[in-house]
Amino acid sequence: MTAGAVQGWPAEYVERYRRAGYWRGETFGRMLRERAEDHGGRTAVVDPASGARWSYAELDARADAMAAGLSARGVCAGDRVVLQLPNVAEFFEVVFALFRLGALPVFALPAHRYAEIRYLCDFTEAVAYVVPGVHGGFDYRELAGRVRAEVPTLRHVFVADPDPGGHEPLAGVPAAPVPLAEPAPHDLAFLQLSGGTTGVPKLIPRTHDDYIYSVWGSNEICGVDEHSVYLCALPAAHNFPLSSPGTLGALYAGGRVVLAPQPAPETAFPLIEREGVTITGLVPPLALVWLEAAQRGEHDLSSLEVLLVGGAKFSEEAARRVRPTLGCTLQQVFGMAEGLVNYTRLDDPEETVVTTQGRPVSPDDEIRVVDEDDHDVPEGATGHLLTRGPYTIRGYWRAPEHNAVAFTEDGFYRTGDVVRRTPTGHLVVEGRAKDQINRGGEKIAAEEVENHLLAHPSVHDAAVVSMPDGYLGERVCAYIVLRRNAAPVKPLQVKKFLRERGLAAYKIPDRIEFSEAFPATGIGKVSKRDLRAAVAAQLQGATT
Ligand code: AMP
Ligand code: DBH
Repeated sequence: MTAGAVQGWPAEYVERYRRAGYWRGETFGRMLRERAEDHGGRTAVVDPASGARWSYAELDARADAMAAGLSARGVCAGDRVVLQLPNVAEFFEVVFALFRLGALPVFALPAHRYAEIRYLCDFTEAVAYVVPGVHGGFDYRELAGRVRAEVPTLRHVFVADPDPGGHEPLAGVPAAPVPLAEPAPHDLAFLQLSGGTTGVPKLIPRTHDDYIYSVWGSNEICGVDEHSVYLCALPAAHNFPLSSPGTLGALYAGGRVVLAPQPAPETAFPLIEREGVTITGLVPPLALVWLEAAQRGEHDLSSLEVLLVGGAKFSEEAARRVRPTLGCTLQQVFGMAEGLVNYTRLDDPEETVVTTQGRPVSPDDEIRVVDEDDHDVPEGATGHLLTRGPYTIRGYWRAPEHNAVAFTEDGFYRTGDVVRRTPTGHLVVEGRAKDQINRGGEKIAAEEVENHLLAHPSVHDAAVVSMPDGYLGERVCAYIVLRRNAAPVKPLQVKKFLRERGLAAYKIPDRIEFSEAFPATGIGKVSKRDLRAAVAAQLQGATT
């Protein structure tokens, strides 16, 4: 095939990535078919909550049947489907059905609420929305009813529960398989969510070719093969447990996926023991909880070979405790749904594993560390991380204005991360330049929360910043200037207001401070640096 431009990659790069063998010309739908043909009897997905243990043949057949049923309901190639399922086997049934149809899953997180879901359905002009019934004490059927009434494109709501609450049960969708036109390897496979820095989340368009590369490239680095058992402890839709190497890595390798309904040790440890889990991924706060719990020695965790920790910076002190406490190899992973993923290698010296966030998957991941003017800093100095490569997007979905600032003219993604590079090419994350809070791996765009705060009738101005936290790394602090003559409001009322607007719980500020005015920078912008320092000093004062 002659190379044309693909999803923003200029033709010369398409050519290069294909020639180098990174883009293999596979699709996820075909990949599953091949695994089912090669070893259909092996277990693909284990869902302890429902007791489901699906073989590759069963997952393959279910994906076909689900694709046929969705197709009969008018879901077509290119259509967007907002998927908000927790860690249940149906997640994979629906995802692979959509992959086969060429329809695009939009990966919402279970924590998302009305504000996020309404936006996602609206912006992507979704034709369908897939939800659990009641999960974690929240009734998704009600949310779906409200969103469906407001978003005209949304023709279907499918509920993965015997009581669909007036919607269609997901279990009723599957139909006798029909021939379907297959998507091409360079077609979009799905839209992933960015933690973002802007008022609304940005969507990340990933193709089969590029994502499959990030998956098999990760498998090679993390030693994932057909004997691997991957425990999905984080929300399945998140990019880290999905692809680094994640559930899709395990399925690509012909291994097994075990879905943990909860990431807490009480749930995860018995699963590790029972299923012989070999590899899993955690965000730093969870890794701390696991380290604590493992010391009690109540479960046999000896099958665990690799623990991946990423999503936020893992402290060196905690990293040093992984091997002695859990008896497995730590791999730090510094990744992003936009693409670039870095891992410490299995054979890296322990010092490198505990003090760096790894190096890129691909020899063709281009890394630049630059100053404020986009000039390369001297080797080893700290600067802004820019990247370009065979699985890093060249632009967000339908966001030309934002793309003009989030990417350089020659296609490098401005990660917003501040890093330094060691002589071995490993990256150390030193900080962040983007206006985002990283709450234990959950990313929160300050502007998004500020916009919701500004909708409160008593709020004149709002600035959202991070505050240090021993457990989560960072928490969210909102500074508020009230309108003159506004009735007094209490922090709790502000939080209630945000909850009622349907903002996901993890974005609701942990602390709210009222202020007469905001400190300004030299050019008159709100100085978030001063606000961060102020709240940090206050917290310090409170503990001494
Ligand atoms: P997103 O773009 O929403 O997928 O979030 C990716 C961002 O998470 C990165 O750009 C980093 O800011 C942060 N991140 C991910 N892994 C790590 C890590 N191991 N250490 C520090 N920050 C991380
Ligand atoms: O934080 C992330 O988004 C992330 C972390 C580790 C990620 O997307 C990944 C690995 O692939």
